[in-house]
Amino acid sequence: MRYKLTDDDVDTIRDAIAQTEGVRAAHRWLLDHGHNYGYGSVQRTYHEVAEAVNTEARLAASQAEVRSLRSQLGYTKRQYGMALEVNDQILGAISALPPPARVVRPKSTDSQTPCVVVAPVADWHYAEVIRLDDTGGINSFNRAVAVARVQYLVRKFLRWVEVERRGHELPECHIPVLGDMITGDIHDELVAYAEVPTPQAVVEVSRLLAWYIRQVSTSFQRTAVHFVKVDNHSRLTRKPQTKRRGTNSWNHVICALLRELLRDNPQIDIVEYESPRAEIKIGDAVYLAGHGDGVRANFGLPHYGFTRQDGHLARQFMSQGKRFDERLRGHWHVAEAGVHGILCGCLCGMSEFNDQRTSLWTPAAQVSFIVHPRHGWYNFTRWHLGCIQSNTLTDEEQKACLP
Ligand SMILES: [Mn+2]
Repeated sequence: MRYKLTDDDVDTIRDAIAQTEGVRAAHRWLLDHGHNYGYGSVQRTYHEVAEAVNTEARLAASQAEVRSLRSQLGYTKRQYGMALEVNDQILGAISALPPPARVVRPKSTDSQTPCVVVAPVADWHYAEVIRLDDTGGINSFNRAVAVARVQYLVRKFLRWVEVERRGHELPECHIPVLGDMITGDIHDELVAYAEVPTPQAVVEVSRLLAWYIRQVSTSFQRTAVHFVKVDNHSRLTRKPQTKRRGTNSWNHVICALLRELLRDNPQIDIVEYESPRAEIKIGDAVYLAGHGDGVRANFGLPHYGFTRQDGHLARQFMSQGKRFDERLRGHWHVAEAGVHGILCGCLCGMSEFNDQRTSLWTPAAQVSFIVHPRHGWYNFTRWHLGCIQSNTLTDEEQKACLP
């Protein structure tokens, strides 16, 4: 029968364990000091002591881990709070534009057929810098010039609409947005000499475009924006791409910001296109609008290329029982209307590239025209914006204050 150890016995054995090393040494020490405990009793007590020490160590380690996790949780909570605050600040910073007061429209005195005004936006190349010195004093461009030219364009355009209203019913406006809104990061020289980094240019040009559309809409019952997102300067890849060009593009972001900025303006509809071409129904006609890049050119406008592209597209359309009546293109920076449709100009004006590489005469201009539902477009107007240069702006205008 096993001898039952009293508390005093256990204390004695523990003393022995504390003063020696190992079960054998403790047992020997106890025998030397006149205690006749069995080896098994010493061994059992030894293990109990070891386990207690082990448990204490594990407890201490767990407590330390809890403290560390608590501190990490506190840090994460602070970070999460900061992220929420930044989110709130960003969302708070997008103050949507309220709908503008409508301008009183004079009653038409002549034709009662409702016609459509078209005011395309093409090739703003916002944040590109062109210096007078580099273009032989012909043209300059920067953000301040861009803002001043857009403000001037809006002023002239709205007055023109009022004049045209003396003869026509003009309830509706279409705004095709044809791309190259920013200078972008597609060439080394554009990155190196851009006025601001591209994300900043994207935010600012979105605000400028929203302002333009909202101002134009003051004169109409309904305004339709057709945003063609496929272009060349907004792409995120250095080399031209053909897949996902609508979404892998800064235009996708500009269009999203535009929707936010104009969300309180029910008089404005925004349609966006993933395809390189938008089929815009104006009156009874279909205007096929696109940025216009991809047609090969060498020194000048590729008229044969335009014809071949339109022929190719006509076959494609016919195969689906569709048609188009007129073409709208940006990209070429030229403002003109002719047998190949309408080229919608550019805001930036002649650059070193146009001067030295394309030999295209591209003064800063945007265009507008009216479409009769049966007779097609008329009153094509080229808005010359080259009167505004970096050296014609006042000190106040030089600050590039967005409207
Ligand atoms: Mn362009």
